Amino acid sequence: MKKRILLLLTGLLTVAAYAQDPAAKSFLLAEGRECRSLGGQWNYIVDPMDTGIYKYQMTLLKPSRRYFADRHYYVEESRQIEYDFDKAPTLTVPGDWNTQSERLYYYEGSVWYRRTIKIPCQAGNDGKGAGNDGKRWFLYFGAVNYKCIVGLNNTILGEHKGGFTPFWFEVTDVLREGENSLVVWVNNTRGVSEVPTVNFDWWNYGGLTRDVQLISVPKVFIKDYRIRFDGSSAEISVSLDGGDVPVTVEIPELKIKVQIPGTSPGMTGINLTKKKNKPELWSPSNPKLYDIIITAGEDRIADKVGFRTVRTEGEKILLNGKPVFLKGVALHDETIGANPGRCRSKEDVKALLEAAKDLGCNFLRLAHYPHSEQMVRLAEEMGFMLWEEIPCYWNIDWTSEETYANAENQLLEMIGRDANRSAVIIWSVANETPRNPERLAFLGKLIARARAEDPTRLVSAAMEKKFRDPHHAVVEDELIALTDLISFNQYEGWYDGTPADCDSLVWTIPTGKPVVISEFGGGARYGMHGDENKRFSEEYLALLYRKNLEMLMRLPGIAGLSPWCLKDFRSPKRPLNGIQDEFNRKGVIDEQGHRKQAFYVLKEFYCDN
Ligand code: GCB
Repeated sequence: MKKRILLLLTGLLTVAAYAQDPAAKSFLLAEGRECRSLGGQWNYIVDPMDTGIYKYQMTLLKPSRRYFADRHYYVEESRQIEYDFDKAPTLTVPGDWNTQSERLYYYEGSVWYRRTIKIPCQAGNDGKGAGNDGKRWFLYFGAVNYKCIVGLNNTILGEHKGGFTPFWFEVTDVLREGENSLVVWVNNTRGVSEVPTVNFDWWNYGGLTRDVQLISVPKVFIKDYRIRFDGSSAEISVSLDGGDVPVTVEIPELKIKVQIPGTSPGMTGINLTKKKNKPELWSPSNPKLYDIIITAGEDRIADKVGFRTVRTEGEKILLNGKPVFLKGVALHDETIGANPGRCRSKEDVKALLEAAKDLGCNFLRLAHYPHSEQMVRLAEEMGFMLWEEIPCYWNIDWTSEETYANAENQLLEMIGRDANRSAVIIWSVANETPRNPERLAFLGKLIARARAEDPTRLVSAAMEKKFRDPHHAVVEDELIALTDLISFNQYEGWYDGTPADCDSLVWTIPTGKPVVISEFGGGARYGMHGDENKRFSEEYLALLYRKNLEMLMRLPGIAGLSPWCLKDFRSPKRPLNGIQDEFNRKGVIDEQGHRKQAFYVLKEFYCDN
């Protein structure tokens, strides 16, 4: 039945953002422009049976009967209309629905969102399309979990799948002066062939989880730009949409002003070796960013960029040519607070980043899906190197072409959004996936795609170890031949053995590439005490951290760590009453920000190393 529903939904569509040719994907820049946030209160209707789309025998409703039509019973009382957004309750956008309404806490299914948009009348306009003002208009969604169909004034703009990356639709011909009705059908039902699949260890927050924006641009506009720095020069490419005009790129502080002839995508190289042009390099200790201004005809965008290089040499990771040890921590995109949910604001991500700063981190693993653009930008300003990943998590449907296309689309949307962020040093394609030929082919293809899209960063995946016997752990994975790092998760002292077993565990791991431990850790309830044998006591976790750190630092080629994890996070897989209460308790701080003893063990280690 699920398949049928999706098929029918697809039949509704006129434009499919998801179906864009990935090879041609360039990014619509939202940051750096004047955008109008459509955040705030949106009316919503919970629709577990998709009554807003289907008739009783599951045939499609005609357009005037679908909820996209945004009709009003309270205006047309003689009509058979059984919904009215004007009288429906509201949810805050951006935000997940689960933590805003008790009745939606466990909900997985469809929810309709509606808000109206007022476009002021322009003098001299005939009042039909907003596009008559000579501008082009776009609707930009930061992220919607998991899939959605977007309708404006009852015209279906398109659909999108994948809960953590941005997408957009041009609405120039649909948006009109005066009042507009924006209706979004959102569905967060898990599916075996989806990315992620049905089983994952975090909360399946649904909804318009990141901001929605209305962007207006001139007829010819700067759609995307990429800047790549190789240590002495930078290559800048600019893609225009709507025509070709000459482009100017300025980095005033470096006295750079160059022209790119009007062919899209246009490219230019700039030499940055002369004294007056030489940038201070971005690094965690000096996260220097420069203003960059790009002008093309009537369009202009302003952004900030850093200059740095990253590469590996044997078992070392080199940042700006010098070895760097990744003092990291992994984290979910979830707020610190009494009722945590998806981060909504700059303050939310700042609180997480400040906790990681206090811990002494220079590196973050943004697990297990792309976090918000706000998170990446603020992390860059604060001097964190980043690992970003897509949710090819555990066991997804490796043989499905559609699953692959979805994963690749999420990868390209992530890279498209963050390719200019100097903070990002690693793209990761997967987490703890089973070794088999189908998975190798799938991930091998994704890795190649990531490299083709962005040859300037490291590519990796969080792999696993296995035991030859209880005292001998081995890391063997065909994927290592394809990645830049040997990165794997291991839970000695929690899922395997006791913390004391770390002392004698023998490791066999490949050599020749930097080793990054992408996860280690265990659970503890903040404020729960006991001896070091008592699971979930703070003492147990503190010992586990001490023993693991000693063990891991003995590994040949060790170049970084991202323990699991910064903060306790909601997960329906963690039911132990009185201790877990539906939180994965492997944070070094709890959901309210209280620091466990393990926080201080890790902090001391990072301060000393
Ligand atoms: C893992 C997963 C992570 C889980 C963690 C755990 O290996 O990568 O998503 O939350 O273990 O707590 O079991």
